[in-house]
Amino acid sequence: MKRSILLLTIMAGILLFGVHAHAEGDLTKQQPVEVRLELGNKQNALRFFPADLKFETGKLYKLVLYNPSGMKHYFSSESMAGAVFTRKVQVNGKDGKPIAEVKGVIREIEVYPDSTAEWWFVPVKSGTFSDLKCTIAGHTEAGMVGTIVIK
Ligand SMILES: [Cu+2]
Repeated sequence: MKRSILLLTIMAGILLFGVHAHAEGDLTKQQPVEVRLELGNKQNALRFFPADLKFETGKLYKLVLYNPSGMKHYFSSESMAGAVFTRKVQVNGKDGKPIAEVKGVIREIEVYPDSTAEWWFVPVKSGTFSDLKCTIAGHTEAGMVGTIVIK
């Protein structure tokens, strides 16, 4: 009787340890590092603020894309799309509460005036990617470009 209780305790311990170890191995379950980027500004400057972003592989990021301007803008980077694992893109309502989550491979996010979208991702590949741009006609040419560095 005592022996079977001991055996059960050991088995439960192995099971709990196994589950715990599994959770630690899931890189999308970390506390996210929040990074904020504004697409344009109230004066309608055709810029990203900031225009340079730095990330590290293996960390979960919550990239908050806010558009404070009076026009639509895109956050678009083909290279970044191929260098990160996307957990989700979360779209928030005006009250800040989430109204939609999108999952899958993301290459481009369009953010409407006075709106926010969050891109949750884990960088998996290092590199310097200089193809961040807003793809609306004329915006790239006007300087709405940026660089993403993943270390
Ligand atoms: Cu734009």
